[in-house]
Amino acid sequence: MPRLFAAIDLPPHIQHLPAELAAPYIHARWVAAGQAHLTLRFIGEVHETTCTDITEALAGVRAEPFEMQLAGVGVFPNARLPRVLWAGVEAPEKLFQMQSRIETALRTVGVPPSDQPFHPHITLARLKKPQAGSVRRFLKEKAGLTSPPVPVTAFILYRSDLSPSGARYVPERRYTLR
Ligand code: 3AM
Repeated sequence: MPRLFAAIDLPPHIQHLPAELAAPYIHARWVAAGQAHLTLRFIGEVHETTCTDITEALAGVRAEPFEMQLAGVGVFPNARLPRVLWAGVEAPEKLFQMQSRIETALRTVGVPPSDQPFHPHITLARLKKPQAGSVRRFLKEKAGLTSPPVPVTAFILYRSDLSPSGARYVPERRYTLR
C-alpha cells in the first residue's frame, strides 16, 4: 500500500540548507539534499484505489501561487527532548489557505482529519539521543535564519518508500497553482 504525503518542493539553494546548517556539535541524521521539503499533510498508507481518489481530489484544489521566506529554527516536540530540528517559514495566509483546501479535498475521499495542527516547517535533522544543551546552542546561533523570498508555484503528492537505509520520496503527481 502506498504511503503518501503532500508537500511543497523546494528550490536547489534551500535543498542544501540542512547540509549548510549541519552543526558538528549535534549528533543527528541531517536531511540529504534533494529530500528537503515542506510537508503540507502526512496522509499515511492507503489502498491503491484510495490513492487514485486522492490523486483526483487534489487536482480539484484551487490555490494561488505565493512566496515564503525562511524564518528562524525550532524543534519538535520541545527543547528539553528534541527529536526534530527544523527551519521555520514566514507563511503568508495563502499557504494556510492551500493547506486547508488540501485537507478538505482529502476529507471528501474519506481520509480521516489530521490530529495535529498544521505547523509549516522544513525538517533539517532527526535526533536519536538526547542533547538538549547542544540543541539550545543551535537554536540560539541560528535564530536569525532568513532567506530571499522562495516562490511556490505547485504542490506535490509524494509516495514515501521505506527501506532500511531510510525513506525515498517519489513524486506521484505535481499540482500547479494558478
Ligand atoms: O516534513 P517532515 O519531515 O516534518 O516526519 C515525516 C515527514 O515530515 C512525516 O511526514 C513527512 C514525510 O514522511 N510523517 C511520517 N510519519 C508520520 C506520522 N505517522 C508523519 N507525520 C505524522 N504522522
